[in-house]
Amino acid sequence: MKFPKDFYWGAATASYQVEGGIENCDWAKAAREGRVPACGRACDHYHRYEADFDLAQQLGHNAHRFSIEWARIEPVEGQFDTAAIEHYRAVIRALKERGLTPFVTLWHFTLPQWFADKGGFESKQAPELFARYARYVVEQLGDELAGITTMNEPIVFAGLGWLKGNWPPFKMQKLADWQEYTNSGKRSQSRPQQSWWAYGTYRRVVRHLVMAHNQAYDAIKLVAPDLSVSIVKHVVAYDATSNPWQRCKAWFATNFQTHSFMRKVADRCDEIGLNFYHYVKFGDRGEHPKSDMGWEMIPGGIYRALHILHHYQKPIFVSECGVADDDDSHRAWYIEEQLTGMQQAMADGVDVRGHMYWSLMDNYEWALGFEKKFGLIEINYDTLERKIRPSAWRYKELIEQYSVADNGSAAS
Ligand code: IFM
Repeated sequence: MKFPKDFYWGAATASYQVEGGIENCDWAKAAREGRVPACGRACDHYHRYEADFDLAQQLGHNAHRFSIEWARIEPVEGQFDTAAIEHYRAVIRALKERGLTPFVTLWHFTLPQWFADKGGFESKQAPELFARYARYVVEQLGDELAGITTMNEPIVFAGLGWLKGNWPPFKMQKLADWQEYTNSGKRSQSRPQQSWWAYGTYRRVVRHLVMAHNQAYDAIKLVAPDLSVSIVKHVVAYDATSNPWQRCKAWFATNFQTHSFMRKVADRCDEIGLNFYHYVKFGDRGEHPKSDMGWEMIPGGIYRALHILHHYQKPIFVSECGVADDDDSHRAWYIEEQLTGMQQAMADGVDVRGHMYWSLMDNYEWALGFEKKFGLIEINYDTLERKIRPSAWRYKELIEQYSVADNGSAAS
């Protein structure tokens, strides 16, 4: 089975993870305080984007997902930096010149420091401030785009920041932090939060994220009614054996992590982006190979994730799907399996429009630093030399094999 003629093929990145030189955001502050690894110049993609897009073009891509750094656009509350806008305009044009359709995300985890200082998404003002930023970017760049994504993986952001507590703002402190606090005679750092209190705050953050997306959608539509607006949702594909108790667990987990959020924003999504990394089958004791992240790589899992989002009856694009694989021994088969899973979902009627592998290049994997290698392109962080991995060529072959030529016949 071929994919549709106008199918989007490409890879994804995010500003903080690849650009380098972003110092006025919450992650950079956390790095200065020694709480997460430093990001520094990352891949220096901020200066090398043209050469990087040359590689993407060489690899047969016709689309590319990236994010705009809010802290660059609005470095001070209410003051917008036109030079930063011009930078991203140049990025968008560089993509188009190479035949790559830009998929732009307005916010991918990092917060401008002024916004974090106000409480970030805990603050009541957050939705309004986010919508103002979204509107400004669309006023400036909307003409260059056919679509825009408001936010990336809101539940991951809230969960790791407020439930697990290992991402800024590090709420829901671990037991070890309580011990350290108590052992230091209650003098070291600040008092860790009580868990029940942190859970309440988590719920408030999630509520504000819902409102932020919805208000941003309305603000964008006021200035660009035809622009397609999406949200990118990370979906853990929960499944179960036929055992009723296991099925009940899968239903509950899917509701908690996906539907409870999606049903509040779906009316204001023209499309939905799927980030897929995890398939969990309750009751199944099978062993599966693991990626360098320790995540199981299970063929066909994306099929279930696509069906979960199909519930909302919107076009879906796979905005991320990838594997940390330092020696490149799994990436090619993993990509191939994802494409098969997508084809099966499409045969069932799921409207899938594109596939963006995560990631175009190795990059800063948040609290894990630069150690995990997700890239189709390997980065030497000492020299910043780029090297295309063999799996990237295999992805190119698959794109050719699955594409339909302009005249409607098979391209290969
Ligand atoms: O690196 C992240 C990305 O920022 C969001 N989605 C998951 C990726 C791999 O963990």
